[in-house]
Amino acid sequence: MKTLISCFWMIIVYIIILIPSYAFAEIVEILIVKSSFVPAVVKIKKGDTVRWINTEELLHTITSGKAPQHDEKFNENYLYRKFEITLSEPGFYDYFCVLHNATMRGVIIVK
Ligand SMILES: [Cu+2]
Repeated sequence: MKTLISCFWMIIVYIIILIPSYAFAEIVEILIVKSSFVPAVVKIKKGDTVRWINTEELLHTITSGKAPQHDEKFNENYLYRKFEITLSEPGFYDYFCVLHNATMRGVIIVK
């Protein structure tokens, strides 16, 4: 019985520790409209998800790095409708569209 009670308390402690990190994670949406990222700059918390939604028929890419240099952190070739990533490391994440890199650029700031 004593072991059962300790197991119960251990589970409660795990739940208390784990819930805050997941319960408050958000999904932040970036729309692709008229071949632009809207908004082009987003600030998120670590653990949040960024979701790009392509609202047009043109294909685009979501490629990390400063255009035209891909830094290999993330990449989605030929985004047709939707792409998402979860970022858990604080920092600045530049990204761009390989096909329209002169104008399609954005930054995600993870706090
Ligand atoms: Cu594009």
